[in-house]
Amino acid sequence: MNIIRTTCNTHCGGACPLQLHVKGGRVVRAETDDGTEPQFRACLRGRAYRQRVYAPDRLLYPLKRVGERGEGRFQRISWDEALDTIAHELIRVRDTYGPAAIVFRGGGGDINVLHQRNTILRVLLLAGGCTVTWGSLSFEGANFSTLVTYGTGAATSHTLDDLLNSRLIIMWGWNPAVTVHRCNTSWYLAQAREKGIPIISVDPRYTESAAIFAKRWIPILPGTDAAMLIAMAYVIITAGLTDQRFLDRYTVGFDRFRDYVLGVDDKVPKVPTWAKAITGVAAETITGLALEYATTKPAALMAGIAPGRTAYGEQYHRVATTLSAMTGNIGISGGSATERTFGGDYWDTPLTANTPYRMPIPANMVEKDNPAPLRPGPLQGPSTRLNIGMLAEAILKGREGGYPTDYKMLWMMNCNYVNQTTEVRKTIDALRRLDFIVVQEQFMTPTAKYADIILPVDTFMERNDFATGGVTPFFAMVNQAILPRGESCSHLETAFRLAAKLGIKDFSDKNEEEWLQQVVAGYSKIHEIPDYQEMKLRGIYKKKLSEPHVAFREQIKDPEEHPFPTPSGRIEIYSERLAQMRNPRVPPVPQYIETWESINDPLATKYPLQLITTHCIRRAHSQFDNIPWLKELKPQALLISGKDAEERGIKDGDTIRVFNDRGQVVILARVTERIMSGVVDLPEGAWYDPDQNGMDRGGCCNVLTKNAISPGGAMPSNTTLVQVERFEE
Ligand SMILES: Nc1nc2c(c(=O)[nH]1)N[C@H]1C(S)=C(S)[C@@H](COP(=O)(O)OP(=O)(O)OC[C@H]3O[C@@H](n4cnc5c(=O)[nH]c(N)nc54)[C@H](O)[C@@H]3O)O[C@H]1N2
Ligand SMILES: Nc1nc2c(c(=O)[nH]1)N[C@H]1C(S)=C(S)[C@@H](COP(=O)(O)OP(=O)(O)OC[C@H]3O[C@@H](n4cnc5c(=O)[nH]c(N)nc54)[C@H](O)[C@@H]3O)O[C@H]1N2
Ligand SMILES: [Mo]
Repeated sequence: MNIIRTTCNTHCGGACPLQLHVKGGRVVRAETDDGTEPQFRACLRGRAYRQRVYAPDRLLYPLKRVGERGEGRFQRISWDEALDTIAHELIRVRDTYGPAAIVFRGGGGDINVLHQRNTILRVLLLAGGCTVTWGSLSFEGANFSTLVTYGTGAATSHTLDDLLNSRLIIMWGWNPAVTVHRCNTSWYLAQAREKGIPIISVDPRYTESAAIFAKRWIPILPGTDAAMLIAMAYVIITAGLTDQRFLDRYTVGFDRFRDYVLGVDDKVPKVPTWAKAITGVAAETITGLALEYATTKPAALMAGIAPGRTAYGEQYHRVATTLSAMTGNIGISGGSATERTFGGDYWDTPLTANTPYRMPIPANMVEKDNPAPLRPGPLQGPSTRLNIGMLAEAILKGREGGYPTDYKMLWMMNCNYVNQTTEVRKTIDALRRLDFIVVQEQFMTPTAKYADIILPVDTFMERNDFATGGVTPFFAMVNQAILPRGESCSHLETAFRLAAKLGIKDFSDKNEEEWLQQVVAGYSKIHEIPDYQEMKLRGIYKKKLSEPHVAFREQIKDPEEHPFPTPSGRIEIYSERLAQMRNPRVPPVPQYIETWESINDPLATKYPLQLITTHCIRRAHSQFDNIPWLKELKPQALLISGKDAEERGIKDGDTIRVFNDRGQVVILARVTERIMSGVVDLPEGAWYDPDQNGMDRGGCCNVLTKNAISPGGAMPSNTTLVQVERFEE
């Protein structure tokens, strides 16, 4: 028996240590961290991962489509034939339509350094280029906001141990007991609670995190968060509680925001009763929270990213940051910069494409005459890049719709695009139009069914890699435990094989091990970490920080020497860059803008319930949905309040139909008092499984969501109206 120390980091951001017991070439048991404190304990998904590796439905061989596209009929072929076909199509599309007609979509997969999208992307770029995406399905609202307000998207989080230095923690649309958000977030919240630090949850649902950690739950209607935060600003301003010294020294444009809040121009003072009518939160509750927040310092407003996945999600993030500035909570221990609770890395991240640590990304011929800014779109102008949530739109509209070309070929890896992007039916329409689709997969997902060629991918237990703890300071190795099953293959090896087929000589002069040696050496230049051999042996290196990392500490301590990288050098509550856009949907100071499909939309008479689509404990997105142990734990169901259920004659466990004009889902009802009435939750990630009438039986929420983006580029998957009724077969 051999014990292999490795790391599970499957698209939740956890990077939790696993010890795999290997016997006769098989993983027979999985344990987690039992080493030095703090221990980083893996969750149910990591512990059940063996079932994923040995799943009977694992894809073990290359497949080619034999039936109609999407029908799901495939035939086993050799790697040689698969790559010949792909190379032939790549060259045909490139030479006939130009390389821009090839679209590449790489997703999360395992959030490790080596076996990810840069591998294949590099080959495609060396082969002549392709159209790539911009934005994130997760936190583009927050990204937009940090770029405008702070001038950077990097290093905007504190390390999580700093929660213990807060005197008040507000979990705003944040449920880390389920979503992990970097290993051990819950452990720090548990300690905060034990220490007596008050924790408050603002969320349409009484979440696991609220139940375990919070002293109070404030339910709020989805998509209305900016209104509540603005009313809190009203209370703070009129009570004379703003930290004027902070605002004068570090920010620009607070006066304009104050004018908006007080209603100087629009004659609408944003008083708590104004917000009550929008948010459903009692005026006294808003006032109470505002006063508590403004008089308890330091306070951490942990502004989650889910409220940012709404029609104008970036406004919520911009107001949250403004509140943190108004109370002087930015750049201090125990405070919060309010951005991206998912947390990137706490240090100034070296993980941008062209560092010596990662697979380098060559210039993209498609962008030769139109070099793409980091975040195109409203902030930085047009580009050939496609918003990550809007591929279907681009494919369907093409040149006639103003896009630079007609798209012909799509390469998808580490993603389940059909399932995980808004409006499944539209995505499927788009995929049907394409000439050729490649999918790299471990399973026959709803997306893989639309492939022409499927390349089988191995799992992290079958390869080596490197991971970081992000805002939890540790570094970890993924150590291979077993040989890849069947003919499944790592992303790096697949890229090698494809490069060889295409005759590309300079894809890589390093093998997997040499790459990882370089990665470890690269990290050791910015952090003291053990050398490669010792990292392999230990599996994890837990870094002891002398004090918690605080985002923007230098900018606040010494603003002359460390200006913010904004045009003004300050935190931009008012943004001249936005003002110049003259777009009322992207105002220069943050505002509340009512979402489409709000409860006031005429559509609400037909579809009166607001749908949210939360992340589920037994899945990482759509990953693990097919794992029996996990499926049994929590059958997919719609969360609906007792009141809404009763009005519709629905009882707990009934089969129901959830529908709107975009589609319908037949699924179980879970009747609960843990969700506010008027709101229902169909957790994201369940696999789309249409019956012969086109009704989804799998519980895929994106059958119902609208394919659109916020003006800042965010996917508005929490802005959706639906109706629910009992369903009889
Ligand atoms: N178990 C598990 N963990 C995961 C993932 C997973 O799929 N499964 N995915 C990972 C990834 S990639 C990401 S991006 C993160 C996602 O993490 P989040 O986006 O934070 O997760 P969600 O569950 O969508 O939402 C968090 C909370 O916000 C609430 N909420 C939804 N809409 C609104 C709103 O409009 N206003 C307010 N105030 N609250 C709202 C929900 O009820 C929920 O309790 O999680 C990561 N971790
Ligand atoms: N309605 C709604 N939709 C959402 C969200 C929401 O809150 N609501 N959340 C959005 C968010 S935050 C995100 S990040 C996206 C996620 O969207 P995706 O990234 O599309 O989702 P995953 O389900 O993680 O799909 C990854 C797929 O890659 C495959 N895969 C291939 N190679 C590998 C590999 O090497 N390792 C691993 N682990 N998998 C591999 C997996 O089997 C899996 O099918 O979904 C978004 N979609
Ligand atoms: Mo995400």
